[in-house]
Amino acid sequence: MTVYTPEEIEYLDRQALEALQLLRLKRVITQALATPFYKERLGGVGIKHPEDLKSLDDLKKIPFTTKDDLRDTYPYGLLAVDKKEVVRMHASSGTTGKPTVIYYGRDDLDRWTGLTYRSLKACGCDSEDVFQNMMTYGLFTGGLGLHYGAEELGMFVIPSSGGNTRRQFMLMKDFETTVVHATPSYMLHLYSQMENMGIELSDLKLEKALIGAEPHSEDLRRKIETLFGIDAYNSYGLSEMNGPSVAFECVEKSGMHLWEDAYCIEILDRDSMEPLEDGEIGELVLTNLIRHASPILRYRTKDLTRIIPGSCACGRTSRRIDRITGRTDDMLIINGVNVFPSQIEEVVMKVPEAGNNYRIVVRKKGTLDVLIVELEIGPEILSDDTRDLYALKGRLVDALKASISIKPVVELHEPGQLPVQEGKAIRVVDERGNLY
Ligand code: DLL
Repeated sequence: MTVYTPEEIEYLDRQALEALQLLRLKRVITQALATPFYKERLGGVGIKHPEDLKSLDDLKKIPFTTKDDLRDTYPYGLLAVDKKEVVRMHASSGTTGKPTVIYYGRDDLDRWTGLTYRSLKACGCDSEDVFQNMMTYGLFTGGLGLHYGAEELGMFVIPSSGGNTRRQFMLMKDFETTVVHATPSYMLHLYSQMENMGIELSDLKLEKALIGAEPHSEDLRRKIETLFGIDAYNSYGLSEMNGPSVAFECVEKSGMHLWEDAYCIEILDRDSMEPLEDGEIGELVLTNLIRHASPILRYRTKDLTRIIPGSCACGRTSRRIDRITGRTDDMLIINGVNVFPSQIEEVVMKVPEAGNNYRIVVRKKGTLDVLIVELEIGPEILSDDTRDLYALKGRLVDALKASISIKPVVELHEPGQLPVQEGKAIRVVDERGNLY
């Protein structure tokens, strides 16, 4: 078996890359077969042993895995190793109730660190850089994900986590931060607060921003670059596939290299789920080739993108995906946090005072997103003491915050005040525009 250095792996020719993919896929199939869920699924298509997979093409026989599968097997149904081998978990929102959980063994984390190290290097970071990681540390993969790759690269890491803009500026100024990692919306928020907080661009030594976790357009990237006078690089990932560093832009900024030694890419027609040609936009389906504690095969990301035809001027051979142009489901990303309308509905429906109609509105307030939950309430409570209304609002805000991790604005309305559609109810009004 050939062992490649991390540098060699980025420049493998197609044949060597595919041979490596097949080898890694078989290893992951071994892990998958250790879970009752995949044992049944794979058995159903005649895969009872990793050697039943003769070529990469056989991957197409395997049924897709969805977020619902992860939710239905919560908490341990997809764990393929003994619990004592797990060293960390991360989680992201499920469509309702329970989150989807991913487990990592020691080696899984090392392999993921290899990808984040490589991504940081590809966009020109090195050990001279001071890296302020403004993504939230916690169950979300954004914070801890890039952290270890940055340390591996020898960067001076400031794990500042999300929020607290005044402190972010203080750290940036005092420690001469050169690279930040943040959502694009937080970058705009930072800029909007500079004057207010007495910070001038010349106080900062910023050179790069690594932006991701939420959709943004090329125009928005340019805006961030122009406002701060820096380079901004797009970074794509999802917790089911480890987190950040599934795909990352290199210094060429011409699409994101999807690290193919670690992930098998398929771009499928969103209706027929048949494979599309390079250049055509469809749903991205990914198979993780490097995680053994939580194997996930043919995961439907619901993200729409295309493979950029041709090769990159940087010489790396992993194919590139274009920025995400939309999703095939209704998941909202609000200041980088994933929210499903069904999670909100679940909370609202549990409130006995709720009337028949509700709406979810997302709009910009300054540079950040705000989530507004508008709810009609029964006539009884309206005629009661206004203190009851305040209490109800407070209860709703708390229950929603507990479920979706962000604090919404709750607006209560009299019955019949919210618009009613003749056909299918329009529950979600996203007024942000120009996201993609
Ligand atoms: O957002 C992981 C991440 C952290 C990526 C930090 C980049 C930087 P999840 O919370 O599981 O994981 O959300 C994954 O976010 O399916 C996309 O819909 C969206 N998303 C992530 N990166 C981008 C991006 C992290 N660069 C979901 N452009 C994905 C557009 C993105 N959408």
